[in-house]
Amino acid sequence: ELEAVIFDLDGVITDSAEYHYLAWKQLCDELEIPFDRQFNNNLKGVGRMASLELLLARGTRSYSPEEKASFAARKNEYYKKLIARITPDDLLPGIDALLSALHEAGIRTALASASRNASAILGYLGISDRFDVVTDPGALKKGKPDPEQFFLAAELLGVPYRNCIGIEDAQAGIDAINAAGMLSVGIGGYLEGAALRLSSTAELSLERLREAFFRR
Ligand code: G16
Ligand code: MG
Repeated sequence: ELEAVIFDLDGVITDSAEYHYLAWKQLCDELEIPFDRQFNNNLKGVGRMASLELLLARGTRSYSPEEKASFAARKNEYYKKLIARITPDDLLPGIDALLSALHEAGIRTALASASRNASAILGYLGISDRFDVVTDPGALKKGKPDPEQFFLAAELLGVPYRNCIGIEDAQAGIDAINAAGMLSVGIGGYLEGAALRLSSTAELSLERLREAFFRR
């Protein structure tokens, strides 16, 4: 029986990737490291320090752990200023209706985002109270593609893994959902191993999720 749906944030609930791009761009300009929107796609679903490492590898010098920590903090300050512009209009299509349909059907909801800013973004979107559980990525030993965050979400919800669906836009996220023994739904692009692939969140509906869940 389908009992819970676990959502990724960036690329599923709202498109925060553009704000990550602008914040990293400002830092990279200051460090004279080349960076563009195309390379930004490689940072989708990748945690903050891992993203920084990918960017610094494109520069010419190496940095101490202290310098790296200060770069990550600087990027996050830029990012926090940018996300303050987010409003309920920035919810991706279909999400508001899906959250309502899940609530009416008594299906529980959780957020499994790699972002430490996820709670703030839910607040700006006006949907903080529509998730039963928001997992803290700071509490994890391993990020996606490890299933740890999806296990944690299901445990906090009190729902068996096999009764959960996970929705993700990044390959590492789909791999994490599959490794957790949950049904994976992939949004956009080609995502290997997704049980259900949709080109946009506008195609999400409770009916589609149920159909994919029972077909498994
Ligand atoms: C998001 C983004 C990533 C970002 C990560 C960490 O993941 O897709 O680009 O690096 O969170 O964000 P922060 O620096 O705010 O902690 P997700 O899991 O919501 O797709
Ligand atoms: Mg994502």
